[in-house]
Amino acid sequence: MTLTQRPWWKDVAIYQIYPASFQDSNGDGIGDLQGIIQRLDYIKSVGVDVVWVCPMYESPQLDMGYDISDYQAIYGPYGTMADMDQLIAEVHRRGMRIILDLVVNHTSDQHSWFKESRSSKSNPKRDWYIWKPANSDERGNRKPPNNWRSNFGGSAWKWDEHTQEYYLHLFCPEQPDLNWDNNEARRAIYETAMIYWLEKGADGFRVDTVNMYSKDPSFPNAPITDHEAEWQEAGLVYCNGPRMNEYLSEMNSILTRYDAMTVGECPFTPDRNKVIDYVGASKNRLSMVFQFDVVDVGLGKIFKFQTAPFAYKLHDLKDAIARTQGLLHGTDAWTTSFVENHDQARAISRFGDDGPQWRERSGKLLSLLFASLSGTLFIYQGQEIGMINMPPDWPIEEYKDVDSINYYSMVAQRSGNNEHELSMAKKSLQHLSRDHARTPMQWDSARNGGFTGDSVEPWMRMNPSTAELNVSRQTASKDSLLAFWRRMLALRKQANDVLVNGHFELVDEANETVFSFLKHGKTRSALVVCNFSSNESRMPQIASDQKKEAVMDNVSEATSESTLMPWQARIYMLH
Ligand code: TEU
Ligand code: CA
Repeated sequence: MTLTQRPWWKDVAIYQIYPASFQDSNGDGIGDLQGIIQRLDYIKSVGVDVVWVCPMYESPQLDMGYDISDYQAIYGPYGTMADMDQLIAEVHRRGMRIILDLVVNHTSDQHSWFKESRSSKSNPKRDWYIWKPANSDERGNRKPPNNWRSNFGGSAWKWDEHTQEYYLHLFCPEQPDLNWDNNEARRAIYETAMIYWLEKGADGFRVDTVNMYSKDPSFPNAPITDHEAEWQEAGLVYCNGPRMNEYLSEMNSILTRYDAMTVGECPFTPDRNKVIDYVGASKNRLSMVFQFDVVDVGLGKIFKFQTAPFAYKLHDLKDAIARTQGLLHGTDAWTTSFVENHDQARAISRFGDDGPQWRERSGKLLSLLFASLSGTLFIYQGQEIGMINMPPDWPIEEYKDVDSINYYSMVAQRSGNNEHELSMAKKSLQHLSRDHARTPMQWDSARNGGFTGDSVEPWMRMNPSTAELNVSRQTASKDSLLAFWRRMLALRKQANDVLVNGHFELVDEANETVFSFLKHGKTRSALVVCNFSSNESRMPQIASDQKKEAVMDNVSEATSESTLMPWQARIYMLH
C-alpha cells in the first residue's frame, strides 16, 4: 500500500451481529448462519459497509462462544462450514465486507491443545498454556501463584489435580489462557485462527482482549483494592505486558498480506501512549482499538456492577468521548466510535431515557452524537431500532450471562443473602449487565418478535417491547429511529471530511445538561448540540462569526433556535 492510499477501513460503518440472537432460521430458538444470510439485505439497507460476526466457532458455550474448542469448525446449532462459506460469499456479493471475532488470548478447556497440555507435565503442548506450581501460606495451605481476580470473579488460577499445578484463566476456569511466549503456540494460533479464515475470505478481525497476550513473566501480585477479599482486580497488571508490541507486529505481517483490518478490544489501558503504540499508522500493528472510556462511564470501581443506575455526570461522558477522539490530535493514529456491543447494556437505557415518552427521541440523540464522531463507526444489532434493557420486573433467573450470575452469587454469599444487598445488585444488573444486549433481535410485533416462531421458547426471553419497538414497524415510518439512523449514515458519508475525519473540540464544557462540540474539517466545521435532559434547555452560545446551517435535527416540528426541546439534538454546518 502506498502512503497516499487511504485504508478502506477508515470510512466504513460496521454492523455487529450476535449470532445466537439475530435470526433463527430453523425454529430451534437459537439464531444461526442461515438466519443472518436471510437478513443481509436488511443490514445493507441500514447503510453499513461491513458486518462483524461474533464467535460462530465450535464451543461449549460457557461464555457464549468466547470459549473456542476448534477454530476451524462451526458451532453445530449455528450451521455448517458450508453455511459459513455461503455467508462470506453472500456478504461480498452485496458489496459489503465481513470481519470475524479472533479470540486467541484463551481457548476452551475442551480445545485439543488444552486437553494435551493438561495430560502431563512432559506433554509437548504443556508450555502452550500458563502452568505454575502452587504457593503456600504461613500455615502450609496451598495457594495460587498470585492474587489476581478473574474477569468473572474468583481466583484467576485453577488447580489441576492430575498434574498438581495451577493454570491461568483470566476469564472462566473453562477458558485457559494461551502462553503467547511459546513460539509454536503462536504459530499454531496464526495458522488455525487467522490464516485459515483470511484464506476463506474474511476481511479482518475484531480481536478479543488484544492487550492481554503478553504477561509480565514475574506474575506480580495486584495492589489490594478489595480489602474483604483474597482476589484483587488485576487488569492494569496483566494487560499491556512487555512483549505486546512484538506480538502485534508479528500478527500484522500476516494481516497486511490480505489487506485485512483489525479492531482490537483494549480494556484497562488509560495510557494514551500505549494506545498509540498499538494504532499509530507508522507502528504497523492494529488498525484501531476499542477503548473503554465511554462504556466504562458509571461503572463501579472495585466491581463494575457495584454501582447505582446513572451514577455519572454528563461531564464524565464528555471527557470519555474527548479522550478517545483526542487520539487523532497530533498523531497518525485512528480511533473508533461506539457505545454498544454484546458486553454492554443498551445505550438508551444507560445514557438516554427508555420510558415511552423520550425513548425514541433520546435514541435519535445518541445516534446523532455517535455518528458525528471521528473514527470508524460501530453499530450493534438492535441499536438501529433503539432496543432497550430487559424490563425491571423480570426476575434474576432471566439473566443468563456468567458475568451477571457470578456477581449476583458473590453478593449473595458475601452478604449472607441480605435482601437489600441483593436488590441493589439486581438494580445494577438491570442497568448494566451484558444480558440486555443478548435478548433476541426485534423484527416484528409477534410474541417472539419474528426472531423465531411463536411456538418455541427462544434461548433468551423476548423483550416484550417488541410489541411496539421492532424493525417492521420502523421500516414503515419515515420518522422512526431506523429512518433516522439511515439518514445519519448517509450524512456521515456525505460530510466525511468533518464527521469521520474532523478534529473534535468540546465547547461549553461546564454545561451539565447540553453536550456540545465542534468538528473541524480541513475546509469547514460542524457544531453538534445534544440536550441530555427531559427538560427544555437553552441553546448554548458558541462564539463564532460563521453562518450556521442546520443539517440534522431529531425533532421534526419547527422549534425555536434559542431553545432545545427535551432530548433534542442538532448538527449545524458552519460556513
Ligand atoms: O471481553 C473482554 C473484556 O475485557 C470485558 O469487556 C468483559 O466482558 C468484562 O470484563 C466482563 O466483566 C471479551 C468479550 O467481548 C467478552 O464477551 C468475553 O466474555 C471475553 O472477552 C472473554 O473472551
Ligand atoms: Ca436456529
